[in-house]
Order: sequence, then C-alpha cells, then structure tokens
Amino acid sequence: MRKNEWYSDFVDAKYIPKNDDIVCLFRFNAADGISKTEAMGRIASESSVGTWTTLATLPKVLPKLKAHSFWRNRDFCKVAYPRILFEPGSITGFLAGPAGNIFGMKAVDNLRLVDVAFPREYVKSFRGPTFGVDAIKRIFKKKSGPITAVVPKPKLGYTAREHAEKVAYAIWRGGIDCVKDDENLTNQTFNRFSERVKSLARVRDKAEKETGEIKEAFVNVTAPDLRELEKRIKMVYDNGFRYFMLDVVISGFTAAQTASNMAHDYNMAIHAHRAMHAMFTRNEKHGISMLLLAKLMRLIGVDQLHIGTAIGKLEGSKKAIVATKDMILSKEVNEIPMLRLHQDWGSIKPMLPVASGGLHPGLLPQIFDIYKTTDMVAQVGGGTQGHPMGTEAGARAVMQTIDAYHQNIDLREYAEGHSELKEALKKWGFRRPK
Ligand code: CAP
Ligand code: MG
Repeated sequence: MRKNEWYSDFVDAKYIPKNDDIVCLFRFNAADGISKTEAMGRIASESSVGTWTTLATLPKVLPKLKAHSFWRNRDFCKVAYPRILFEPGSITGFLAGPAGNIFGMKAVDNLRLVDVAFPREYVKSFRGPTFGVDAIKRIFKKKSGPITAVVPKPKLGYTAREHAEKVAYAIWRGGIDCVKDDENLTNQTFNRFSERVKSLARVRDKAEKETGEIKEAFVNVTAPDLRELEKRIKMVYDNGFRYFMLDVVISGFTAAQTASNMAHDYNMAIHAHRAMHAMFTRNEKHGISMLLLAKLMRLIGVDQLHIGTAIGKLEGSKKAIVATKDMILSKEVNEIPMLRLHQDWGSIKPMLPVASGGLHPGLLPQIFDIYKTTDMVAQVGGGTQGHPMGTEAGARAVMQTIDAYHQNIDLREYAEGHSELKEALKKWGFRRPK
C-alpha cells in the first residue's frame, strides 16, 4: 500500500457479494506503474466512497458503504456495491458513481463499464416500459411483429406539410405502420414541430380510413429543456398519437426518465433513438457498453430502442447485438463471460429491439434470422425511399418481404409475383452497405 493511500482497502478477493449488492463488470487497462490490483482498488474506491488520500475522520457507517473489487480475469474485474449507496429509482443517481469520475483516473489508460447486475429490490424501484413488446398487439392489434417504420429521407429539408402530405402519406399508404422522424429533426424553421404534429395527425386519419390499418408516428420530442419536452409530449398526445420518439442519449437520462413518467401518465409508448451512443459504446476498451445502455433504458421504461443490425451501415457485432436483444426481451438472462451479467427483471416489461440503419428488403430476412424473432421494430429509411418506383412502392416492397418471410418463401421466388419487391431486389439485391 502506498503511503497516505487506502485504495487497497477496497480490494478483497474473499468478498462474496450479497444478493442485494449491485455488481459491476469493468474492463480496464492499468496505467504504467500501477498494478492491476491498485487499479481495481481505485475503481472501487473512487466510484463509491473513497478519494486519493487517507482521511482524518470517517463516518461510523463507512465500512457498510464501501465497494469491494472482488474478482479479476485478465483485464476484467467485478466490483460489488451495497445497494444503499444509490438513490432508488434514479439512473442518474446510479451512474454518478460507477460511471462517473473513474473514466478519467490517471491510474487507468482505458476503462469500460461492460454490464451491471441489479438486484431485485433495485429493479423494483423503476417502472419499466408502458407497453414494450405488448405494443404489437395493444397498439397495432397485430398477432406478431415486426412493427414497421420508415424515416422520411433526406433527413431534413421537407416542410412540415411536405413531410406529412407527400412522404408520410405514401409510406402509410404502402402499408407501413409508423412514420419516424429522423434523429436530427426537431423544431427547425422549415419544419416546425407543432405544424408537423398537426399535419401528421390529419394525414394519419386519412391513411387509416383508406387502408383500414392503424397508423402511428414516432414524432421526435427532443427539446432544449424539460419544460419544452413536456409541452411537446403533450402536443403529440393531444393529436391522438400513442407514440413519441426521444433521442435518449443526447437528451440525457433525466429527460428520458421524465419522458417515461409522462408516457406512463398518458399511456403512450416511447421510441428511443440512441444517436451519439457510439461516442462511448464503440471503443471496446473504454466507455459504457451498448448492452448496458439498453439495460438502463429498459429500467427507465422506453418501449423500443435501436440496438443495431450487424449487417447494416452502422457498427455493432452480431454476438453483442444478440446478447443485448435477449437481455431486453427476456424475463431473465444468464451470464456470458466478459459480455453480460445474469439479470432477473422481475415484473419489468420486455423492451422491443429496433433494427435500423442501411436496411432494405433484401436484408430484412437476414435481420429476422439474426434476431431469431420478428417481435421487433424494423426501420427502413433509404431502403424504402430509394425504391426506383417511389416511396409507396418502396413501402410495399418492405411489406412484401415480411409476407414472404412469414410464409417461408424465398424472396426471389416471391418477387416473381410482386413487382415492387422485384424492383427493390434489382436495385439493392442482398448487399450489405458499408
Ligand atoms: C436510418 C437512420 C437511423 C439509424 C440510427 C439514419 O436510416 O434514420 O437514425 O438507423 O442508427 O439516420 O441513419 P436508413 P442505429 O434506414 O436510411 O439507414 O439504428 O444504429 O441507432
Ligand atoms: Mg436517422
């Protein structure tokens, strides 16, 4: 132990976590001159009750509050935290410890919070999704998924009326369930939020009447402050939508929890876009894993979350995506060494995975095979609006692909009797965008 330091007090290989402890799995690289044990002590100390030097006075309760780094395998370690350390029902209150200062410690060159096993009592302090998987049946009255969505592309540029009357109308007419705002569409001068919501509601009613199908929109309520966020959610609700969309990472965890509480109050569902996540999820050696971000979002209570495709245009390994998909859809999942901890969800509803990013009809069957379910949301933006015969045909091609998949018919064979699918396969085939 170095003079005037007490980090080693936070390392105990004999410590056996209590059932009620919160256990974090970290991946770390100790800095030069720092042993792995010293690094583990710093991680546990700085993320719970410690600091860089010994202290003159200590509260009596301190031994009960200390975290224990109790396990290591190569550059992975586990730290157990007494649940009492954290405010129940608050993701921000949790992250400020195990995902706070420690990322910046000089004692580590890299640090990644890979997963967290939350005990039942802690899980119970969250509300979870309002609908989650149930949205398929309770909102869309469908026996099985996927829920289909299309983002008007290009991302920005349409006026509110063009967005609704030109693009959304064609998407809904083509059989798609939901028209999704892009992540960077909020309240621009050329596409005002209030006008977009009202125009979409008017066109939705028209499309529902003409198709006899339930039509929804994922209107992006991402806002500059919580008061405006609440106003936008209320406006979407007042215009008869059951969903709203939030950029949960960009908005932050307090906004996400505020939105979830409002979704419960209004009996609405949240489509969670994860834009900016790759800033801290992508580097396997540093940051927070996408799996853990998804776990936090299920606790907070979003109903569906983008989790990656493995074969589309954005990064994400198939192994990690499948481990995440299983964790958000299941009641309980087992540990996968160095990737995922055991988690029992109690009565928290399963959350729907969203596959999106570079998808087109030729790729959808592969997505359903990777996910091993169609209980999901399939978003196809460019892969619908880039269709040679236009947006409505692009939407029909997506729906034809899903029909073919459900009937276990090869796409090329199904395309023989469906011109929209045939044209889509002619343009994109089965290529995986880079
Ligand atoms: C997809 C998308 C989504 C990405 C987000 C886009 O459009 O609208 O934001 O899927 O990535 O802007 O790229 P396309 P992820 O369907 O035209 O690709 O799903 O990985 O969070
Ligand atoms: Mg987008």
